[in-house]
Amino acid sequence: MSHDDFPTDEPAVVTCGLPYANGDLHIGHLRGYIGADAFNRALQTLGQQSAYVCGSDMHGTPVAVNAEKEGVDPEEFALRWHEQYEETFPQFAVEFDNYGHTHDETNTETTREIVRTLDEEGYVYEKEIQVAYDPEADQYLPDRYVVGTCPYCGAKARGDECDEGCQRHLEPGEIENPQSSITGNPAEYRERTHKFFRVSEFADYLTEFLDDLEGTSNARNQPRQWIEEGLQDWCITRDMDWGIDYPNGEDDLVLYVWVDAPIEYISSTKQYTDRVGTDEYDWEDVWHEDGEVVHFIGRDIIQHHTIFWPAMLEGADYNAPRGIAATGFITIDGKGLSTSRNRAIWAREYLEEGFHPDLLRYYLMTTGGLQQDVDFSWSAFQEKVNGELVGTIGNFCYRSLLFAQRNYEGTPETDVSADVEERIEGAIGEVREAVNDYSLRGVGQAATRLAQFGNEYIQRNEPWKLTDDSPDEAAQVIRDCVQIAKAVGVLIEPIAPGKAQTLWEQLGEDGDVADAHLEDALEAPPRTFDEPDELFEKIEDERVEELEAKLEERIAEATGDAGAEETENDDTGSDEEKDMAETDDLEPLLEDRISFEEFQDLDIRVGRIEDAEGIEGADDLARLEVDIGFETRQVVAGIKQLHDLDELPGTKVVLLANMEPAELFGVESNGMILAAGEEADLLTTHGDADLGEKVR
Ligand code: B3M
Ligand code: ZN
Repeated sequence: MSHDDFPTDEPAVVTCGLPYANGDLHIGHLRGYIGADAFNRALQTLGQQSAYVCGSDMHGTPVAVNAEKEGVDPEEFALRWHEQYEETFPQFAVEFDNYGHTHDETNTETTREIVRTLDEEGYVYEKEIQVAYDPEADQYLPDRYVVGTCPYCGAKARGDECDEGCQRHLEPGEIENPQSSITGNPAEYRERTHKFFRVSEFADYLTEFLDDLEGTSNARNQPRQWIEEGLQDWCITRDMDWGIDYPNGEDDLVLYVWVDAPIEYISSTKQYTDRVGTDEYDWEDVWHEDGEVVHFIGRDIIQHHTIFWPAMLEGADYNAPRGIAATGFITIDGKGLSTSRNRAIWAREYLEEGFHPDLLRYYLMTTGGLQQDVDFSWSAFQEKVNGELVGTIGNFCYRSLLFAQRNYEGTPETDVSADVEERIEGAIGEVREAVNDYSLRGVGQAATRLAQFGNEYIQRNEPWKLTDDSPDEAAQVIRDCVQIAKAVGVLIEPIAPGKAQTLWEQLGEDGDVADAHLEDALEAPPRTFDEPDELFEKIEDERVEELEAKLEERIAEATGDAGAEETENDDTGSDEEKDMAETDDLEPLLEDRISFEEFQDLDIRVGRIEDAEGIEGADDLARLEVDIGFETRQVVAGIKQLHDLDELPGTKVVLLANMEPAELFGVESNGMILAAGEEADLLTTHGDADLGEKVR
C-alpha cells in the first residue's frame, strides 16, 4: 500500500523528538525542531490540515543523572528546563500547536492506558535478569548510570545506547565491562524481575510497516537489517524512582523512559484537541483512524521510532506513522559538536548576537539534505546569507518592489505574462514534489531559484531603459517581477516565516502569509503599496572574524577545564558528542613508511558522482557512476546504508582509478572511492579542481 500524495483529506500531525529537559538548547537541537516546523508549515501551504506537537522529555537517567549532579530534585530540575524550552522555541519561529511534557497528567494517563492494554493483550511478560549494581553507591545502575563497551561494535557506550558507535539500543546487562558512572567502580550484577514487551512477535508486522514508510531512507534501511538479524524483546521497566510507575506493578519499578516519551506525541495531540475542540482538530482521527503521522527525529533514535514505537502502537491499536525523517548530525567547523567542550552554537547565544532566526533556519534547511551531516561555520553561514538571502532573494525583491513603488505606486495594472506565470507554476510544482519527498532543501531551493530567475528576468529586460520609450513593456516587466516577489514570499514561508511576512506586508497584503496556500502565489498583490526596505542585511567579514575568534576562545577554555573528565553525561539531545578529538577509538598509525614512488603508484583522481543506486540483494552496496573527466567509471561502494543515494549525484569525490577491477554481486567495480571512518564520510575537494585532476 502506498500513500496518497500530500495534501490528503485526513488531518496530519508532525512531531519532533522530545528534548530531554536537562540542558541548554543548541544548533543540533534546532535543526530537528526547525525541520519539523518547516515541514508542518509546508504541508499547510499545500492545503493539508496539520498540527505540530511536541513536549519535553522529563524522565529517565538523562534527567536524573544531571539533576543529581546539581543536587536538585529531578522534577524541579526538569520543569526548569521545560519552561526555558517553551520560551526559546518561538524565538526561532518554531511554533508548536501544543507543547506539553511527559510528566504531565495527560501523558501519565495515556501511558498507563497503553501499557495496560499491551499487558492485557498478552504482549508483556516478566523475566529475571541481571542488573548492574554499584555496591558503594548502594544503587542499581540503569542506563546512563553505567558506561562500558558496546557488544556490537566495540565503541565506548552508555548502558542503553551505543551513542558513539553503531547507535544501537542496548538492553540491560548487554554492555560489556560495565562501570558505574557514579563512582567509576566496576559494576556488579544482581538478579531482578523486570517486565518485557514482546517486540519479537512484531517482526512481520514491522517488515510491512517499513515497506510503506515514507521519509528518509536511513529510517527504513537500518531497521530492516536489525529485523533480519532477529529482534529481541524489550525491557520496559527500570529500578528507579523517577518516572511513571508501572501500572498496578511493584512500587519500585518505573517505566523505561522510552515507553512514555513517544506516547507524549499522542498526549500532546490530545491536549491540542482539548484546547481547540474536535470540530477543528480531532486527535482520534489522527491516532485511531487514518490520519497522517510524521515524525522528525535524530538518526541516533531510529531504532526507538521504527521498531519499539510502531510495535507499541500496533499492539495497543493505534495508527502507525506514515513518515519518519531522521536527520544527520551537526558538526562545527568540521568537528563533532560537543557540549562539554563548548564546541556548539547555543540557541541563546545566536539570538544574543542579534541575528534574525530566519538566517539560521535557511542555513540549516538548505545546506544539506535531511539525512546528511551538516557542518556549521560562521564563514559558511555568512556565505549562505550574503549569497542567497541578500544577493538573490533580498536583492530581487527589493529592486523589484522599489521600482514598482516609485514608478507605479505599487503593482502595475496589467496581467502577468504567460511565461512568468508558467515559471511560477513550475516553482509551485517543485515545492509540492519536495514536500512529498520530505526535502526541505528542495522547498528552500525552489524559492531561491525563482528569485534567481527574477533577477535574470529584470536584468535581461532592463525596465529602467523602457519607462520612457516603451512604458507598456516596462509596466509588464515590473508587473511580472512583483508577482514573482509575491510567489517567493509564499514559497519561502515554511523556511523563513518572519522574512516572508515582512515581504508580504511590503506588498500591501493583509493577514498572515503563513495562512496562504501555494496557489496564492499566482494571485495579484494589492494595487498599491509603500516603499519597501531591504529584507536582509549583509554580514561583514569583520563580524565573522570576531565570531570565529569568540568560538575558538570558548572551546580552548572549555577544553582546558574538561580535559580531565572521563565520561560525559551531559547529553542534551539527539545530536550529541560525536567528538572526533578523542583518539581512543582510532586505528593505530602504521609504523612502516612507504616511499614517494610507492605513493605515486596510486592513481588518485577527482571525480563527480553522476548516478547512485542500491544493488539489489546486497545490504550495503551501491552502484555509482563517477565522471573522472576522461570517462565515466562504474564503481561499487559499501555506502548504501550510510548515505542517501538520491542526494549523491553532483557530489565531488576522490577516486583511486588504478584499483584492480572486481565484481561484486554481479556488478563490475572499476575503481574505488575514498571515504573516512565507519560512516564512510566521502572525501571531496574544497576548491575548484577539475574532474580527472590527479591527487598528489
Ligand atoms: N528525549 C532525546 C534523544 O534521544 C529523547 C527523544 C525522545 S523522542 C520520543 O534524542
Ligand atoms: Zn555499537
